[in-house]
Amino acid sequence: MTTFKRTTVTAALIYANGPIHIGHLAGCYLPADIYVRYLRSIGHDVKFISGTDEHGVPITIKAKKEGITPQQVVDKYYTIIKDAFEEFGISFDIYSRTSNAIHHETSQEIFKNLYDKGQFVEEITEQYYDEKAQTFLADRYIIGTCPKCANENAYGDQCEKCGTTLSPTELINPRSALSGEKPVMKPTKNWYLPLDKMQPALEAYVNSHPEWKTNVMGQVKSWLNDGLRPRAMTRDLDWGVKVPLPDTDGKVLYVWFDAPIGYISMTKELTDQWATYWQDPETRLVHFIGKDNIVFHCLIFPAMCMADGRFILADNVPANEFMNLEGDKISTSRNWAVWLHEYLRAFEGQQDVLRYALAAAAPESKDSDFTWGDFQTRNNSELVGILGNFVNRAVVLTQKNFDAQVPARGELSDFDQQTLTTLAELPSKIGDAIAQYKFREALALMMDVARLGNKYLADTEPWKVVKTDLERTGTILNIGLQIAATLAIVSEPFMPFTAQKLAKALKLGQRTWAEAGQADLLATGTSIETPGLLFSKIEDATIQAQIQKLQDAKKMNELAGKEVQAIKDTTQYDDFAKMDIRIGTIEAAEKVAKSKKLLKLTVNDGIKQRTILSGIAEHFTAEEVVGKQVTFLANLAPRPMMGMVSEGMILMAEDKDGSLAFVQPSKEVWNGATVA
Ligand code: B3M
Ligand code: ZN
Repeated sequence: MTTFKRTTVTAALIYANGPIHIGHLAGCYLPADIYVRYLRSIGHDVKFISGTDEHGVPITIKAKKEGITPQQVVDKYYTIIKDAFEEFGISFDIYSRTSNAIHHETSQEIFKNLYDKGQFVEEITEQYYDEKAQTFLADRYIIGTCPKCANENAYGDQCEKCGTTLSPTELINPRSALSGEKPVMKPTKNWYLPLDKMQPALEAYVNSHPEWKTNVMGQVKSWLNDGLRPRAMTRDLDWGVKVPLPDTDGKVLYVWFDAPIGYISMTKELTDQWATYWQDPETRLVHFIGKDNIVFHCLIFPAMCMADGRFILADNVPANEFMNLEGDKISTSRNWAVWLHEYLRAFEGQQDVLRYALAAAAPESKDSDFTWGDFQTRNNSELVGILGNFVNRAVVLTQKNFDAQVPARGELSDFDQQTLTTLAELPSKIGDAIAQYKFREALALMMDVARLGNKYLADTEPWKVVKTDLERTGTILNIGLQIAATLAIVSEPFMPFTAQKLAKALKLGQRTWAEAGQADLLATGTSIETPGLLFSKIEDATIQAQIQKLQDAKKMNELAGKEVQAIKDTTQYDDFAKMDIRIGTIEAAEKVAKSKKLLKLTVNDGIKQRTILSGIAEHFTAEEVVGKQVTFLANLAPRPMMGMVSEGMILMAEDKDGSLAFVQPSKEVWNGATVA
């Protein structure tokens, strides 16, 4: 294996067209941050690069939806996204944007280099064109009937109803999303990267990395097995990086051409030494991404770099799968998500709890599920119950019995020795797991440090020993505090805010990973402080509120999809006049035994009391309907039901959400009043 002098870590350039949610954090940015923080802690030279992808059709679609310009869209979301990452401690060395001039120049320079080297194939193809809007139409801008499921609103690249991948020409009755007009076919010239010809070189590259994760390798191999096809690196669109060739008005670089170059241009923005981080073979390049970006980072961007000839190729692409939420796919449009900015409103100052819960459930090898119940357990049982409890005991007992100074360590028992040996071994185990992109395992090992401390105190019981043997108590607490000090170092990649509080309280200063596990991190006599409450219990009601919020979102979605019923066939006045509709008052009500739906109502109709069986028991209790004036159909033929006879029908209005409402007169009227 190559030993590298430095590492360039990139995290996907997310489209600046919406805020970010837990799925983004768990899938890409949190693992990248853990990795980078660890590398920094071992003193490795690392640059952590990311930013927003501000080009491509997703941006123009969002602009159209919000009725603002693409520039306004990216300006708005760049800030929102950048702030959210900052608040969660994602420690980029730079977080920039692909709309910057330096990025446009860099992308154009690379495109021009490929062009000059004859790496592109020029091709003229027929594409859909909107004559009214005078523009070629990106796949997403063509709408038509799906040939598979007849959905009339399928997109040119995909039918969202049946999930089929489509090309625009497959749509039946295509129309333009811009003007609604039928588009025409028009020839246009674009520049293609001949991935088919590059396949052998790409295969050799991929095969030289048998260590890549199986989920990544699986996708890459499947693309290679299908056979790569030439792919257009320019598009007929007016939002993006202009094609740096004459007579190319209305053409921009394909967003997947310019976006990964963003990693390079952002490094340029960061440092004059950028070339070392992109061109020196002793630099390791690692791309953190989600699974939907695998082919672009493992095949297309490497193909671009090979064709260019100046840049290193990724050493690893530790892509994650997707994280679901409460058993359902996270979805922006359905608002089925936990948004980072909203999390912070509900859990102020508790960024590390989310970082911990997400890292513990990260979709490392397959899709995973985030549940609020699991989040609560992780916090209450693990962070409060183990880590917080351990640190608190060690610190408080030292304050109480040793004037808040690290006590001296006397003679060691076998158990003390064993504990220190275990402690000494853990940091390198954690580090190895991180270096191999096994973040869940690393997190569990990190918690083993806290568990070790918790168990050590539970077994040695310093709170009892102190009554008889102060010197022994000092030894125990010294060891306890050394464990806490190691915890401050090894928890930093995962929970940087907590680690910092702990390090500050223990007066630990800046320590490296290599020092973690040592028995003398804290010198005898060091004055320590309380780190305050590191974690606090999360109550059921708080969790319930979050679950309720998701349920509300689900309901809103169902409602949004519901339409007012079409009007029934025309009827004649005579038919209507046959119906005797009246007002009466419910004087008694009871639930019908053995029926879920029926209430037996006794209605005063002004003449007598009549029995009406009404299917409203799932909406109203018997008590709450008594005394209400209601509208009922008085001359409906009596119907036998459940061994009784129903003499009429109560009229109810059904609301959008399926709930029922009584149809009542706007003022109280006499019983028997007719409705016409
Ligand atoms: N913008 C897709 C995404 O946001 C794309 C990633 C680019 S990484 C160079 O998932
Ligand atoms: Zn379909």
